[in-house]
This record gives sequence, C-alpha cells and structure tokens, in this order.
Amino acid sequence: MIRLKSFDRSLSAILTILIRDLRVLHNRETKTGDIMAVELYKAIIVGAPSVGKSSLVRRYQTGEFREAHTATIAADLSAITFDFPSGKVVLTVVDVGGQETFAALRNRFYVGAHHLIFVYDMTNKETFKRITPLYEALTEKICIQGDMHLAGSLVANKSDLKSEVVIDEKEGRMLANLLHLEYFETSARTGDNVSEMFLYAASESQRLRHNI
Ligand SMILES: Nc1nc2c(ncn2[C@@H]2O[C@H](COP(=O)(O)OP(=O)(O)OP(=O)(O)O)[C@@H](O)[C@H]2O)c(=O)[nH]1
Ligand SMILES: [Mg+2]
Repeated sequence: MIRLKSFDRSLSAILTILIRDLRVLHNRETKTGDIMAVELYKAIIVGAPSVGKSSLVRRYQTGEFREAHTATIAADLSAITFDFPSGKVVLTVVDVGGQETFAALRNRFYVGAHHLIFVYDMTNKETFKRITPLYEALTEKICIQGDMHLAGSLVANKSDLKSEVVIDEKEGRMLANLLHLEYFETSARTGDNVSEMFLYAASESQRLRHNI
C-alpha cells in the first residue's frame, strides 16, 4: 500500500532543496564579475491519467519517448532552464500524477504556481471533459477571484494519432478561448510543438511578472 504522507513529505523536501539550489544560482557572479540574473517560475502540468504529461516533460528534457505507461506517483519535479536575452529563466515543472488516488495530495503542489498546463488526449473524449472541472478546482485552490484568469495553456496531446482524433482543433480552441488559455497541439511521440509549449510557459510567466 502506498503511504501518501511519506510521499508528500519527501516531495516537499525535494522541492525545498530544489528551491534552495536555485536561490544559490540566483544573482551568481559570472567570470567577468557581472551579476547573472536568474528568474524562477513554477509550472504545474495536470490532466487525466495517461494523457501524456510525463511523456511531454521527458520529450523536452531528454528527447526520448517511451511506449509504456508508468503512472506518476504523486508528482515528479524537474527544472528547465531558458537563456532569454534578459537573463536565465528556470521553470520548475511539477508533473502531477492523474490517478484519483493522489487527488487529496495534489492541492499542495498548486501553491505558488505561475503557469498551469492542462493536458488532454485528442483521441479520448473523457480526458477533454476533465479539463473544465480541473480548471474550476484549480481556480478555487489558487484563489483566483472575480474576473481574473489562471495563466496557462490547454494542450491537446497525441496529435500524431491523426486517424483516432475525436476532439478536433476547433473544439480545443473553443475551450481554450473560454478558459483564457493558450492552445497547443502536441505530440510527445514526434516532439511536435513540445518546446514551443514549455517556452510559452516560461516567457508568459516572465511577461506577467514584469507586466510587459
Ligand atoms: N501516440 C502517442 N502516445 C503518447 C503520447 N504521449 C504519451 N503517449 C503514451 O501515452 C501513455 C501515457 O503516457 P504518460 O506520459 O505516462 O501519461 P501521464 O499523463 O503522465 O499519466 P499519469 O502519470 O498516470 O497521470 C504512454 O503509453 C505513452 O507512450 C503521444 O504524443 N502520442
Ligand atoms: Mg505521469
């Protein structure tokens, strides 16, 4: 049996160490004595089980794709670094397991998020139906009120399975507009649009922080 509390504690510990290491990076001096500005942002990747959340992160980080599905237990953490003209941006990505077993645990991961990546599988209608309730639950947890919106993206994954698509681009874009999210069609298998999606998460987080 999985002991959720100990998972929760070890993830918090990992997150603390990651943030401490990133803070060390922050304002580090370069060899020429200049101050290197590093900005830190947190993105959360959520969606129903098996939509390809971990595969998208893996594709970006390693360029690999795995056919087998290994359910993410609680959540996985990774950090993606971008070299923007304004300096380094580090995006901490929290890949939240979609299994219902971890529902109670998920709320902890949402705190302090700058960008939310909602993923569904274009070949599975049920996963698309899960997006709106998930969005509403997150709006509540992140304490977004009134006419404010969550900053994020709606990701239609598995675009390589063209003949099996049941949610087309029009339907996806309609939901994205409704929820004020950027729309991406991705394939973790081919790598299509994966970099663009993570780049948007980092640049949009920076844009919102600096009100550019
Ligand atoms: N054809 C195709 N299969 C994909 C794609 N992305 C993921 N898969 C497959 O879908 C299955 C689930 O992928 P995961 O990345 O483990 O899904 P997940 O959303 O992280 O699942 P949980 O951790 O259980 O929430 C695996 O068998 C992957 O090989 C894709 O873009 N195209
Ligand atoms: Mg996963």
